[in-house]
Amino acid sequence: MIMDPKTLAGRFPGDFVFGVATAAFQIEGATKTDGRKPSIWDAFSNMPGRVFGRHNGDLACDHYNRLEEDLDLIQSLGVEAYRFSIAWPRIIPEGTGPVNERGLDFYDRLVDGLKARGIKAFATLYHWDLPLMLAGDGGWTARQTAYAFQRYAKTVIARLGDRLDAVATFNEPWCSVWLSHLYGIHAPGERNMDAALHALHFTNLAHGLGVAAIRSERPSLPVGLVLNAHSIHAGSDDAADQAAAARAFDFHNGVFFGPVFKGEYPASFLSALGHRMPAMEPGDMETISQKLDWWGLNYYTPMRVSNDPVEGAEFPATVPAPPVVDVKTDIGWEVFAPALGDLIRKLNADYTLPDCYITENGACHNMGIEDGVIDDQPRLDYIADHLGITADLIGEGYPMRGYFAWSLMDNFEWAEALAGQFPKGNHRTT
Ligand code: IFM
Repeated sequence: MIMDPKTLAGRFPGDFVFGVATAAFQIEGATKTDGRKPSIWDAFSNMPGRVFGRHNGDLACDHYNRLEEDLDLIQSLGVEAYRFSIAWPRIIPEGTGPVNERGLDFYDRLVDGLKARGIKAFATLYHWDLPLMLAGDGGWTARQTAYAFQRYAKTVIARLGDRLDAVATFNEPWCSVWLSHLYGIHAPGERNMDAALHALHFTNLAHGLGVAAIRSERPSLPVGLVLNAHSIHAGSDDAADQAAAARAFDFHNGVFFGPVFKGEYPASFLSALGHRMPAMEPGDMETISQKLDWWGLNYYTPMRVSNDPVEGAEFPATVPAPPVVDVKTDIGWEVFAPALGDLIRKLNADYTLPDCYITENGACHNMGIEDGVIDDQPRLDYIADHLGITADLIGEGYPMRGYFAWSLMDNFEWAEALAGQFPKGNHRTT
């Protein structure tokens, strides 16, 4: 479908923010420069069998060394905002202990460079690069890591908070919890429900402690959380599949949205797995559920599930159901824009949510350069379709405030390796 860009643009209010997004480990490179120490992703990607082609983040897009030209690139796109993440292992390289001024200096230059170009700065504090030293004490499965994050958050905001336009505590805790500790696809590569349940609660706690730390330094800075909420669809109308979809919603979305926006974990989840959660301390849920100024949705593809018929299957006891359309990106993700609308409507029905930014959306297509040009049409169609749905949501009264394209540049796509290198159809399992 070809959509006239002017007609599409006309569907957005003047103050709607258009931006592009990245994350530190995926673009910076310079992993040993200016006092940075390893993160769990350095260790993970340097182990054979973890990342396709054994790629790592040592060079990535060399953004650390090309900061000024990359900022010019952002400006040349005409976007109003840039969403980036700050690398904890540059700021407090061992997770706890000394602060590394040279790490802070880099983000000072980044933020000043954005301001000089009139671009809004949306920072994320944690996009998966946990300082490796913290893994020695259990990483996210240890309560102590949440307090280390609180100190890191305070340190960053004390230095940069005066020039940020918005800050998010975490990017996609679903990935750093389930994908990393239960499904074993991301660092640290655990496949263990008990570890994952600990990581879940301590990540939620770290988010809450982070919110308090940010506000103690900079009360006026808009604080949010970025979630890759799943648009979950049952594989059929059968009651068993419908119930499976409800369980999946609680497991994939409810365990983050519930604590943060309602101060409680979902009942179905607690009755199935609550006895394996770490001990909660008085005040934890209050800390986690502090009111946020905004939230970010990273949306790419729907999740389709059916009931897992195996007796005693672990909660949420689902199996993947087939896609409803054949159109897929080169990472194997079904392209189905209406699921974005369904998701926003369902989440707003279930929770009281603040302003929403679509903090990531985009399509992975590996087409090369032919006769000096890249045929970007499938990507343009994808973005136009999802922007169209976003405009519909605005029309329905939902507080959609901005849209960030993922990504500013081809980058290190985690277990899938450097963009453009992975084979068609290779994709992470969820
Ligand atoms: O590259 C990732 C990003 O780090 C988090 N959201 C999804 C993107 C595409 O997989």
